[in-house]
Amino acid sequence: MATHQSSKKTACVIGGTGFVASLLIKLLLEKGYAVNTTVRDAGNQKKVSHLIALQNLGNLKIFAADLTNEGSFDAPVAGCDLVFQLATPVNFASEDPENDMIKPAIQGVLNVLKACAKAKTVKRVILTSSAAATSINRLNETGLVVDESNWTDVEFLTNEKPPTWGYPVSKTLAEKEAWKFAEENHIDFVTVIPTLMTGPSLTPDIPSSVGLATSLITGNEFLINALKGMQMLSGSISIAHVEDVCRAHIFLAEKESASGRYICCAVNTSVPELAKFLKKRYPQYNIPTEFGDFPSKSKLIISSEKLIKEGFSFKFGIEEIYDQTVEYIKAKGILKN
Ligand SMILES: NC(=O)c1ccc[n+]([C@@H]2O[C@H](COP(=O)([O-])OP(=O)(O)OC[C@H]3O[C@@H](n4cnc5c(N)ncnc54)[C@H](OP(=O)(O)O)[C@@H]3O)[C@@H](O)[C@H]2O)c1
Ligand SMILES: *[C@@H]1O[C@H](CO)[C@@H](O)[C@H](O)[C@H]1NC(C)=O
Ligand SMILES: *[C@@H]1O[C@H](CO)[C@@H](O)[C@H](O)[C@H]1NC(C)=O
Ligand SMILES: *[C@@H]1O[C@H](CO)[C@@H](O)[C@H](O)[C@H]1NC(C)=O
Ligand SMILES: CC(=O)N[C@H]1CO[C@H](CO)[C@@H](O)[C@@H]1O
Repeated sequence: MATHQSSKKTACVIGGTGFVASLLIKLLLEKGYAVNTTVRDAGNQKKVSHLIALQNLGNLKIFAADLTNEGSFDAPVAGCDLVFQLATPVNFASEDPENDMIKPAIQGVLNVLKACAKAKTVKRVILTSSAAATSINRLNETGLVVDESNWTDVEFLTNEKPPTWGYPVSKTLAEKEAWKFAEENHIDFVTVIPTLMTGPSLTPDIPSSVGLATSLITGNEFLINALKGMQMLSGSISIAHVEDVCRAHIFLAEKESASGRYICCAVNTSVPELAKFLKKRYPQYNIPTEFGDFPSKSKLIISSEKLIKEGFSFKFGIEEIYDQTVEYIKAKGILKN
């Protein structure tokens, strides 16, 4: 009916092919939203197959747009109430993080915000930032708490260039530039700050963050070292179920009173503590528990107190997060039993 049609909420999801964005689109369609999404390569059947499948759930239109192409977001954003910006260049192996990640991440978020300002219909923009934009610093004491007032120390990262430094710099500077633009242009803007995400994925390939989160189970040495690197650089292993993070995006988009940054983290742990938990819960796998002099405790915890005070509740704790993830990678043929 026409009246229903006009009261229907509309949303645009930037970067729809991704692990988080594809699940966000599914949840939005299930809530009755009409959704426009953008992908880089709309003609690539393999990369958009899971989005085509979602078109059975409701009104989902797919547009081609690139973060580095100003103007490519104008059409998909036009007419939308809500805009979710999740796209970000990720290339941990890059030899040129400045041009591969940092510049396109900043330029991309500004291009999306410009389209939102032009559209005149957009009531709120939700940017997916990262715990990597809050928790990386020179402090070396323990028992630290990171909340929304904290920002990653970009000067430390660009001076010392520890492995993977380009990604946290890109996320921090993109969020900071976005805040500046949103304030100057009076855009209602909220950022979601998730920690490492895992859980079942709609994407054709297993997401890299699921590979990282399950490295202790699969025994992938390269990824176990990356996980240890994550604890050393970012101060903890902090985890959330991808579905809770998507639910938090929608919660914050719909909640009138929401403003500012929101950390979204269900579990704070360390590599040795996580290994101990996994070994006990899944004794059938060969999970390492000896880590030599590697720090058994994380240096900090990442607090979701603000999000919880706003009224959000997490559906998934560590047991469900890993039970569902293990089932998922089993179904993908990664684990034999
Ligand atoms: N996964 C995690 O554990 C985690 C934790 C904290 C924060 N986050 C944040 O959450 C968001 C989603 O992450 P994810 O894990 O879902 O990542 P993902 O699966 O790698 O998705 C990234 C998306 O960004 C798009 N993209 C990259 N470069 C682009 C460009 N130049 N123009 C347009 N699109 C571009 C990709 O599109 P293509 O398909 O065209 O490549 C892809 O859809 C990101 O902002 C990420 O920083 C993720
Ligand atoms: C999607 O894009 C089209 C074309 O710009 C626009 O008419 C429509 O309002 C947009 N939003 C939704 C949710 O369809
Ligand atoms: C912390 O770092 C400073 C210098 O970077 C060093 O002098 C100090 O010993 C460190 N403290 C601990 C507990 O590692
Ligand atoms: C977070 O910011 C607060 C206030 O700015 C500061 O006191 C605290 O030391 C910071 N914590 C960390 C872990 O950076
Ligand atoms: C701030 C925060 O999230 N703290 C949690 C860290 O993890 C422990 C155990 O998993 C929880 O009890 C804390 O609430």
